[in-house]
Amino acid sequence: MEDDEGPECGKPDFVLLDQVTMEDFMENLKLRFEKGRIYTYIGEVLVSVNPYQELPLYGPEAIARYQGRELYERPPHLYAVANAAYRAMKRRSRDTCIVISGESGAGKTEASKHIMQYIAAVTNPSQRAEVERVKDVLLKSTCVLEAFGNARTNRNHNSSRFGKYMDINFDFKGDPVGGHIHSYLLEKSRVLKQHVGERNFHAFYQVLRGCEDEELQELHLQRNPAVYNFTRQGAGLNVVLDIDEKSHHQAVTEAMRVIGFSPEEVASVHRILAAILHLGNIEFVELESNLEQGRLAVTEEVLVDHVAELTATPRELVLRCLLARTVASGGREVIEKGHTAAEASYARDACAKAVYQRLFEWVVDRINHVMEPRDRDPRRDGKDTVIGVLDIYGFEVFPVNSFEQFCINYCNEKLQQLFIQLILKQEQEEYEREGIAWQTVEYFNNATIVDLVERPHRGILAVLDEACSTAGPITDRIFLQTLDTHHRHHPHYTSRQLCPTDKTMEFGRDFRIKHYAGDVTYSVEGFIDKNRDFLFQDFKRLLYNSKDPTLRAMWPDGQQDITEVTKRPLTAGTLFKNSMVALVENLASKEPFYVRCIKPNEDKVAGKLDEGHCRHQVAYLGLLENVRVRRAGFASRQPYPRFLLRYKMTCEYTWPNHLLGSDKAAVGALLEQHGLQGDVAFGHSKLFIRSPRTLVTLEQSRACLIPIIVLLLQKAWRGTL
Ligand code: AD9
Ligand code: MG
Repeated sequence: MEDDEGPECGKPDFVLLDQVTMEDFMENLKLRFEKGRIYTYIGEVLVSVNPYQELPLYGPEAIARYQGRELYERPPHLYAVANAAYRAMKRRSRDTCIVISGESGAGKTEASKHIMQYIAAVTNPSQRAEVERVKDVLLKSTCVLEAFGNARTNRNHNSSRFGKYMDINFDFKGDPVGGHIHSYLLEKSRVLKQHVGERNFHAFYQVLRGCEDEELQELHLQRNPAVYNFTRQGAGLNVVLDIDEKSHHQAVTEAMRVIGFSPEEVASVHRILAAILHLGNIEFVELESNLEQGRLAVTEEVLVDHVAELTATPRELVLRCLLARTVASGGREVIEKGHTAAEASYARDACAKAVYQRLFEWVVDRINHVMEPRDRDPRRDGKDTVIGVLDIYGFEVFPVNSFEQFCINYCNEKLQQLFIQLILKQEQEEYEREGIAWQTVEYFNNATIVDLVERPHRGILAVLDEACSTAGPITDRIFLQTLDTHHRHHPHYTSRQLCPTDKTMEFGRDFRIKHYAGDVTYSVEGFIDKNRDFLFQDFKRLLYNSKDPTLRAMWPDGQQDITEVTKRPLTAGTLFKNSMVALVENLASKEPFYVRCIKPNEDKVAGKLDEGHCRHQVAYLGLLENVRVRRAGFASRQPYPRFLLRYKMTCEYTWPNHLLGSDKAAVGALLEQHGLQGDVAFGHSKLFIRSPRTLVTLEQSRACLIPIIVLLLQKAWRGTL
């Protein structure tokens, strides 16, 4: 990797573009991409394009190049951002965060891994054992979480199906001493159903293909994923794709061991996964002729045996939970009510999803437990400084969009709002700190869309909650009608009812939100059900009473008796909203660094940049706005010493060294010689440059001088031989 970039690589910062148009932006992005420069700045924001190939940009040598450097000293890179966040945290004891965004397959998770690797590489020079342990856990946790939370989708072979925010705690020496992971909205519907070409979570295939024969027998499993309802969809792909499954399985098992999962816990995890697979194969038949014994039966009783054995619960109780439910009928009276086949299938699916979700959450909790900071720094009253890394699902649009996409896109609206606010806030604070007059900048505010979703009483989530709490049958269609009534005049909401001529929406099924990133049509089918996220208390009790301590620990709420379960639990939508509000508050309290990832093409191929596709992402990520905001005030700002280092060769008063008393005075003299003093403002420690032209002029005179200087240096060098 070269330390510097010539003009043939395009502009390393979009702020340096002559004009901020989509054409200029795209031209620069493309030029850089073709030259293998996948990273470009917008000020301190890093734009990253997924190369879909291994580039020689990473590893210990590259890390050493960025370590301790300022952001602009080296070509744009993730390491530079990680380093900037780390230095801000260390120098100023500020909590910082790195927010990584972009659509599915844009490279967010890979970026977060590079950031973690950078942090792990530059910390703990004295090799303290406890810090090494924490670093190991931090690095290994990714592998485990990917096994349980990632899956092959049509967009990304290793798509994160959950949002992840990881805090890394640092002590006063700047070494990681702990961490905490927050996970958001696992896409648990994937446990039951996958689209053509997609798969279930990796963990299932890893167990099926990776476990030794003996263990597989104990789990009553067959190797072939096509045997199980939950893993046989996306047909035909499994055989081709599981070549690596065995080595992944070994890596995950090893990572779990390093993190501190006991062998018993790992065995329990395998049993739970196997139980879910068996559960998925259980089917029901209605026996009209056998009324006195209950009218429902399972088709393959042996599967019930397997589930009971693997979950360490009594067989007859498992069967009863599958075929009927207990309901409170006033006071402490309980009665048992038989399921219909449809109800039983629904309950089975709800159970499978819930067991997987609890398993995932337990894995996260378990990792958090071992990462809890042990030796708190007494100098900060027990408070460490923190770097947070957010790798959360990007904006999603599918042919049919459901509750999950609705939540994911709402999350992106929240983050986009935060992005705009923070970028502006940060600018304003910097001008104030440096004693520079601040100009107000107009910017698009997507608050109105966030409000459409989360507003109390009338917002989409509130209306949905109300529909869910309505006694008696309520349909998704009625929910849609209520939305239409409330939002018929909202500029970002529409539906077929409100816009009868728009045939791209289905009457009585679809509504559309005009998101900042584009229009998305949502089908309300299943919204109420997914929001209610209901699981019969019988299952919870069953699993709480398991003899397997690991499984039991996942079901503390199974302790309650049916007659005590009176309080309605919070809905999935409300829980998600609350977690988003908390996340945004948390991020807003930290000094943010942004990585905006772009997916170059839909085919996952190297070296191809599909302009239309990228243009759309540049537009919805608000990157042009970002450049404009950055330039509206001052296009660039640089500490005086750094400015001199780069441009001192262009002025006789500053080359090779100046005698002007202060760097600020030297910078003044340099700019005056170029006639550029009218375009800048002098802050306390930094120079603020208004127009990119000024930087371009300086860059050009520097570029002209470099060959001469190199020649002079070479001559001088030869002369000394
Ligand atoms: V999703 O929202 O979780 O579906 P991500 O996380 O944005 O998505 P991911 O990081 O998983 O995408 O990247 C997708 C694939 O692109 C990876 O599996 C790699 O094969 C490829 N990729 C991404 N970034 C790089 C990179 N810097 N170098 C090489 C990369 N390959
Ligand atoms: Mg990801």
